[in-house]
Amino acid sequence: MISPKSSYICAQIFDEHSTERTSVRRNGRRDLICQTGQDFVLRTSKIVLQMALQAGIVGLPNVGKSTLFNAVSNSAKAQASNYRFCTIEPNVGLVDVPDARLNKLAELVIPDRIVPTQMEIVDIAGLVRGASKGEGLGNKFLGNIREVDAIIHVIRCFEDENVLREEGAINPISDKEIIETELQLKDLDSVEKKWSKVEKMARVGSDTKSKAEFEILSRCKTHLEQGKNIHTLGLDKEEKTVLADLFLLTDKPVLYVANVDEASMHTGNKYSEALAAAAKAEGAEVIVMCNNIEAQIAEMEAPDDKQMFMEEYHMAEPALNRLITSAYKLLNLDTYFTAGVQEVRAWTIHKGWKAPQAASVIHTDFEKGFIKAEVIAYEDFVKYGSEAACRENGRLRIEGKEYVVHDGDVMHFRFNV
Ligand SMILES: Nc1nc2c(ncn2[C@@H]2O[C@H](COP(=O)(O)OP(=O)(O)O)[C@@H](O)[C@H]2O)c(=O)[nH]1
Ligand SMILES: [Mg+2]
Repeated sequence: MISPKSSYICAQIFDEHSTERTSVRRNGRRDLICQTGQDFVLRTSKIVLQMALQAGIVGLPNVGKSTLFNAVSNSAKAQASNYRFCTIEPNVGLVDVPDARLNKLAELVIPDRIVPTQMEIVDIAGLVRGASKGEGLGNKFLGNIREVDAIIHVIRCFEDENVLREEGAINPISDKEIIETELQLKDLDSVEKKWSKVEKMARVGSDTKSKAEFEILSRCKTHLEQGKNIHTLGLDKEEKTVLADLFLLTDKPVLYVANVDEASMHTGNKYSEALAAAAKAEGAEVIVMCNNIEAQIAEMEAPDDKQMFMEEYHMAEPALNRLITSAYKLLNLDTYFTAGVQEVRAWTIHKGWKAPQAASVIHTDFEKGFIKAEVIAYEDFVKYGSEAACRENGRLRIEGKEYVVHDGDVMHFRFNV
């Protein structure tokens, strides 16, 4: 029997006799329990290692983080069948990742159901000036950021006297810097600790490994002291292995949400423009949106109401879709599809994964018993309109264990158990 794994958690324990799925995070620090729906066939206690796909929402107080998080969770509840959404913790939600290709495939195959891939969104509260020194429970929240794979930094670009603000006049640039400084200070702390340890080893004798590590850590230290983020240091993959155990906060990819007032949601305003200029300098994306409006759209249950509301605001779709799509891109992952009459589904893999590893996302047996994969490029599937037509036209490839899966591949695995 097949137990489809959802692609959001690193380790899952399936208990044969339980209707609950217990999930444990990568570092074992967090135990999660969520209900499974009928779609999960439970397996005997078994730990399956999987990737974490998590984006954390950060920002100063009262910038609209929770409003955004609520919009995300409500829209997830509304769009998905029940089992697809679970609030794992009050501040952690799972959302479907919109993908136009999935809908296109579904139009062609007309399956019983369409299953998008998902990611986790976390509302990380409590970051304030001084957080790195423990202000406002800072350490706890900085710890939460360590666990995420990408950061959604919400910045207040709306004026509203009724919404308390401790940092004076609205100023997206200084808000951005306050948060960044806290993250940099925390990283500096981590780097310095390792730096001092390695320094001693590098001093004595001819330990070339320590010397190389020390050199890299020194560069990081200087960079952070200059108020820069680690991800702009341009370290290569090998150099980064030295930092792997530090889970540096400023090494994570970031995208910004300019939370503007209703009137500016299509045009932006002077605040979002200032933010866009600053983000451009670091090659980061800015999503201009009004979180209040997004929350209102997400709360509406009837699709007609939603549609009317969006038309009133001249919106083709919720800005949330753009945000989720961008956040998913930030994780630097690929998506492949399975397209059968029962289900057309998107699956998440890391770039460069080979076919058996990609198959393991569906089920570990698929990897263990992997024989071959039938592969159709997404463009071909759409061009010819069906698997059969692709086969007739020689567009269905048989690939083996060494095949590196491409983004958009439509896959069918042959395996043996
Ligand atoms: N005017 C306006 N108020 C907003 C907007 N987004 C959030 N708020 C308000 O700002 C306050 C704080 O929002 P919240 O999401 O709790 O902020 P958090 O502290 O960052 O989580 C709430 O009263 C929200 O209604 C917005 O786009 N425009
Ligand atoms: Mg909040």
